[in-house]
Amino acid sequence: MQDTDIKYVILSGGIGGAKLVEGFYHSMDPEQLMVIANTGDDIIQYGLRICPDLDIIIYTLANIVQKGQGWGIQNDSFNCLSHLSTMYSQPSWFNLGDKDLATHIFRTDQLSQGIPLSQVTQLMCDRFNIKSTIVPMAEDYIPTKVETEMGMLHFEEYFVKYQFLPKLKKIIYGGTSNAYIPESIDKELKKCSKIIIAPSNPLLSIAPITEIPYYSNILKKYRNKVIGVSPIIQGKAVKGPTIENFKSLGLDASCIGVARYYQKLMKTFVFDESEIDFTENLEGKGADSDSLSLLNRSLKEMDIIGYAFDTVMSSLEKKKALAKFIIDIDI
Ligand code: FO1
Repeated sequence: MQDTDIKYVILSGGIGGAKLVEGFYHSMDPEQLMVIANTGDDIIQYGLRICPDLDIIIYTLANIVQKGQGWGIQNDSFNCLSHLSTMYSQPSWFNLGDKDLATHIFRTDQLSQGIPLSQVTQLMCDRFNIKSTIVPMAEDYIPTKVETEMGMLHFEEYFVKYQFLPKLKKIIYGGTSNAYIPESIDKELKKCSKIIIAPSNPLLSIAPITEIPYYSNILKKYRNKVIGVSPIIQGKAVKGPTIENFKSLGLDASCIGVARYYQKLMKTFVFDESEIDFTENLEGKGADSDSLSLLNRSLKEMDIIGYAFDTVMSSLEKKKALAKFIIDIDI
C-alpha cells in the first residue's frame, strides 16, 4: 500500500471520467492520486464479473486501452467470444475481447477465493505498474438498473444492447441501502486536499457512487474541498446519453442543471470557457452584457464558485492542462 499521502481523490465513471484521471495521472506524483471508480456498470457475463469503469481506468493508465472507443484492450481479438456465442447459441451484444477476458477470468478467480474487489484491483494495478490507488466504490456487486419503456434493464443492456434508445423512466441505484465500502477510502477522503467529481454522466456514472449514503454524507461534510467538472458543454454531452437522461428525468439538461444536481455535494464547479457566451445568448443578451451572466448568477445563488476553462479533453496535453488548472484552484 502507498506510504505517500493521497492529495487528490477523483470520483470517476465512464470514458469522460477516465480522460480527466489520465490528465491528473500525468500532471502530478501519481502516488498522491486515488480514483474511486463507479461499479454500477458491473455485469456478470458467462459467469465472469466484469467491471467496465474500473477496467477503463486501468487500461487507460496502463496505456493499453483501445483508443478512440475508450474501453477494451487495443488490437484485441474476439475468437473466444465467437465460440461463446456458438456454445450459448445466442449472439453476444457485449464485446469481450480475448485479452479483456483474461482480466475477467483473473478477477473472477480471485473474487471466488474471497479476495475483496479492492484488493483484486490493487493486484491488477501492480501488474500494470499503475502508481495511483484505484478503488471500486464498493466491494460488493451493486449494479445500476434502469426502468425504461422496455421494462427493467441492467445498465449495460440499456447502454450497449439497446444503445440507450429506450426512454429512461427511473434509475435504481444498487448501493442505496448497504454498500460495503473499501477500508482505504474513508481515511483518504477525510485527509485529501481536494475531491474531484469527474466529467462523467452525473446520473449513470457518478450517482451510483453519490447515492450511496456514505459518499453523499462525506461529500456534504467536506463540500468545501469538492470540485465538480461539468460533462455538459453548450447544452451537449461530449459522449453518451447525459442530455437525454437529464431530460427524461425532468432535470435541466445544461451546465447549470449539472451544478444544481451536485449543489449539495460541491462548492466549486469548473465549466467550459465557451459556456458564458453560450448562456448569454440563451438569455438573448450579447456576450458583452454587463449584468452578471445567468450562469454566474445561478452559481452564486447555489453558493457555488464557478471557474471557466477549456474542458474539451481532446489530447493528453489538454487533459493535463485541465488537471493542472483544477490542482491550482485555491479552495
Ligand atoms: N461499450 C459499448 O458500447 N459496446 C460494447 O460492446 C462494450 C463492451 C465492453 C466490454 C468490457 C468493458 O469493460 C466495457 C465495454 N463497453 C462497451 C464500455 C461500457 O459499456 C461503457 O463504456 C461503460 O460501462 C460506461 O461507463
